[in-house]
Amino acid sequence: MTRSSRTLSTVTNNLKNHFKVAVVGAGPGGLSVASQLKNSLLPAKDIAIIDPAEYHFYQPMWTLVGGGLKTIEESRRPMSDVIQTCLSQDARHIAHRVERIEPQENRIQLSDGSQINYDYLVLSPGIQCKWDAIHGLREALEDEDSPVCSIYHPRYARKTWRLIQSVGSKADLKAIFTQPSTPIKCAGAPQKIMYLAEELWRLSAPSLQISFCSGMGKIFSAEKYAKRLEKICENRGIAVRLFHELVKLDSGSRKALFKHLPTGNVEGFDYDFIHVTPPMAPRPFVSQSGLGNDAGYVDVDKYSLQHLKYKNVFSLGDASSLPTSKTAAAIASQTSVLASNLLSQMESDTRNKAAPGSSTVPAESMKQYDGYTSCPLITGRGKLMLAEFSGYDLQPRETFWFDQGEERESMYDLTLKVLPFLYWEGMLKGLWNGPAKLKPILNPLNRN
Ligand code: UQ1
Repeated sequence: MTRSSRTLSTVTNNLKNHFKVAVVGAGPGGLSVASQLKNSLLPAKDIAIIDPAEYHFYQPMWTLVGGGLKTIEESRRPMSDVIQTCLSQDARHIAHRVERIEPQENRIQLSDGSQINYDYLVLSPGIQCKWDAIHGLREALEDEDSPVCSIYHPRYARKTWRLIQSVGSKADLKAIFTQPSTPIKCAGAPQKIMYLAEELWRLSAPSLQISFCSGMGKIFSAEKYAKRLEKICENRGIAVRLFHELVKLDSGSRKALFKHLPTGNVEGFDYDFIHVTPPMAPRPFVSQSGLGNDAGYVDVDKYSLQHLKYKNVFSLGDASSLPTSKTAAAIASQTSVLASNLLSQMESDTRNKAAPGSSTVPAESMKQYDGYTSCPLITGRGKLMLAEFSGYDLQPRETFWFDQGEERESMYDLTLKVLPFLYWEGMLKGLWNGPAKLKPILNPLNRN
């Protein structure tokens, strides 16, 4: 394409407000699907991707930032660069928030008052951290002198590392790590940061009391890994309190109040350090637009990723109703299923001269997502247990020939050195959709 024709197409694209495909959210799900559509020869100019964020973050790295192994700068790239690199400048990047979607009209209302019309919609807006749901939390996080931190935010992840270092030499160090009862991104992260901190403190703190307080009834959803993690906590002297939901922080007296969910009793624990995983929730526009299930997640079929009511709408990732755990690895496996099924719906509609989503695609032409998810459970410097399982049956789905329930240096190296590259250069460009194709080579006997 010549320079002048490209400029012309960019200008025309900036003026139009109807797109074949609109993608809400330029996180890993939205970007990877958009890249795969483009790689499947859908012209980039037919794609609009909507996201107001200034940076695209590789969020799995935030635990490592909190543990002092990476920096926030290594976890982020400017959003407009990422979109241009992955989708070319012919795709339209709209840097506004979605106010509401009108699925009957195939229309999106944006925060600046403008509208976008689409034929097909991909919803991948992620979920929100509810920092204000816990009394006293936000003030304490913002106060540099308060020993309260969280890896679920770039600024507080930096604070996490600073605090881990500064409290380490305190005698009788009392530290608490929390997990809420809501679904969260990366359900392993509240423990991972604890293992990294404990490993350092063990060397310097004369007496150490660590407790892991979780609103959930289990330490981890898949039993194979849960058993190993329970053993690790026991060996490392970490007290595990289940069904304990953090409800309030009293920064003055350094007391954290927990509700014991089965009884409703509220109990206070003293802390010198507390790492908080906030409750999380879907974005309100999903329900307000009539696209959510009862819990507010985009209501899609768990195998096809197609919306149950609007067949020209698909969803993946944290915002979707898919009953698996919310990780980048899960999203990677969802992307190719979604892109393939969306293209099948499009082809079927064109063939039948039907309105978007109104023709029926034969079930055998639709790909199925099996619930695959993976969580690289870092347990220390040079040690990692790579959990891989299906969220649908909670059974292991391991890629390698060895027992991944053991802590290994090889899996640590894979996570710190290979996965970021696979993410930026593979997944976001639509070239990596999970390890399913590697498994027959690396685990030919399907040992789990
Ligand atoms: C994966 O595919 C992925 O997406 C890029 C991740 O997110 C960062 C992961 O953490 C993991 C573990 C996988 C799975 C990859 C392999 C090689 C088992």
